[in-house]
Amino acid sequence: MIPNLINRAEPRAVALETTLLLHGVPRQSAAELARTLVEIVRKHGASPTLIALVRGQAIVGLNDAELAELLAAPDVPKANTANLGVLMHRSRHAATTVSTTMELAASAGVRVFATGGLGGVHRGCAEHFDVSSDLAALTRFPVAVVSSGVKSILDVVATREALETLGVPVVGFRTDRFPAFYQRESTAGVDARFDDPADLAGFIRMELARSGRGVLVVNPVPAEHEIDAGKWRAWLDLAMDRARAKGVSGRDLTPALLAAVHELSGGVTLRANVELVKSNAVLAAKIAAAL
Ligand code: PSU
Ligand code: MN
Repeated sequence: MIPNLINRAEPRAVALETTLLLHGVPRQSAAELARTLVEIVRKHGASPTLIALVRGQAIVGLNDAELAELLAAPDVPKANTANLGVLMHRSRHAATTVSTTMELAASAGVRVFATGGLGGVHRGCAEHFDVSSDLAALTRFPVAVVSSGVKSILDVVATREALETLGVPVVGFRTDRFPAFYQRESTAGVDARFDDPADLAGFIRMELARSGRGVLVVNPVPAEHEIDAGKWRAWLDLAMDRARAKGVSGRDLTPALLAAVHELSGGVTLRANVELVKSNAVLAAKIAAAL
């Protein structure tokens, strides 16, 4: 139960997260990306629902003024399920990650959520344990998360295995393979493939009600925006060296790596990131409209 939740969710709501906006893209791109996602969801017959904490207040369905306040604020913390409560208690702003967007969406009765990539098992996890709270959230909150797999800064195959261990259903939209964010495929597979959004919506309706847990829907990056694996590897290696040299860890690691690859690639990864999120918003809207 979320105290004093402001729930402005309408029928056919699609949840949208604010960590992607505030920590996943350069700040000057955030307002435009938010506007684009809102338009896409509306155009496909669903209701866009941005989620965040504004001065400690949990809001499902930010209005324009609230979004503008967050985008103008310096250093908005990133909230996962571990620090959400403290940020509420201290009346702080917070950007919600996949985990807390799911938590607030579920408490507002919103069943579909579009994002870019899920958090997961970080590379080098054997020496330095770092696993996103997004994975555990999928076992707790009945929300279908539409993503392009897990961010390729992570150990994609280990994350897929962790989802299996946690018993989270992973279904591919028009794919048999588990995507790797900037790449359409990894070596890992999915539990089932769906080709029709209405059929997928029917499964989600039943599965969320049956299990009370989440479903991960994976939708590969549009082919024309896929990034060559060799180039990607080179940018990522450099980004990881930078992060290591700066001693970045914990919650700061994902934003630092994303910012570094966006810079090293001259914006190629940023464009791909934006395009895959847009594609996920289209699919999420179709699912929400059919639920
Ligand atoms: N998808 C994107 N960009 C992002 C994220 C997802 O395209 O920045 C965010 C999500 O909010 C996700 C978070 O929950 O990254 C994962 O952070 P961490 O690895 O610290 O759990
Ligand atoms: Mn982490």
